[in-house]
Amino acid sequence: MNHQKYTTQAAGYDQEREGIERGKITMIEYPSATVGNTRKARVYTPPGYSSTEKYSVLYLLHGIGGDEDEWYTHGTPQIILDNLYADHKLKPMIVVLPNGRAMLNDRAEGDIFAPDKLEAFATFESDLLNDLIPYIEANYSVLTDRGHRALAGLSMGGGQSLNMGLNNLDRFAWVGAFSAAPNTKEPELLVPDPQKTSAALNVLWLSCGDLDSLKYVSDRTHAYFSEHKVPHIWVEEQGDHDWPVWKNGLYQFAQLIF
Ligand code: FER
Repeated sequence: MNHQKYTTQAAGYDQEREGIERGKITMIEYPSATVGNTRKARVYTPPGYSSTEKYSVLYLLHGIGGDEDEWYTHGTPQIILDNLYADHKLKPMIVVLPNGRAMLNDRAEGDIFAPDKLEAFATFESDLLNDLIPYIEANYSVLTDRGHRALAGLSMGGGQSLNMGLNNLDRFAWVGAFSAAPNTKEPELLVPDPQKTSAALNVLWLSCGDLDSLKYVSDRTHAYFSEHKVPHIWVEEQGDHDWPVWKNGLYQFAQLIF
């Protein structure tokens, strides 16, 4: 089903607004036993973040050409989220922007499609679950149950969100994929037990632009979810494999979670 309400944004949703409270984006470094080094991530804390309150956490993943700066540089999540907070449309959450290429040289340089680099996007499952999440939960004032943890991403990060979110239902109750890439597992592998997945997830979001050459990935996933009655939100929107679709994904998904 296509939902028109999920394809329109409030005017100026991604424009810096004067006179509102702002969150903060900082760079963190965390020890990764998975990779064997110290890795970078960005963390957005919302306006008024205070250790006397407990926050939910959204892990927001980048694409094949990106790193921990990609969302920040191109997607301006801090502006989108600050505006939503000013309009009282978000639950208290922090947003973590990791580097999803879990290898020693995790820069998006050289052949970004090289097999070892693609493999590193799969290795990230261990880094996320065993290294990054424990670091965030030890260093921020956050809720640590699955109901307060969400995973979403664009393209390769959308594939990761489906692969890792649906494979770890004990850890995530909210999963979103924007323009999921061909790293997305076949639907039968993503959801071997439709009843179990259906019961576990609060929101399962798929969106993609109608001009995106990778849309077959979302189409096949959506078709399987529909056939097997796995509740999900499917948003086919006007657009290509590009930022307007991904920013809308964040804007819409963030308002649905927690
Ligand atoms: C592919 C085409 C695109 C692929 C990945 C991508 C793993 C990723 C695109 C992106 O992250 O924007 O064949 O294979």
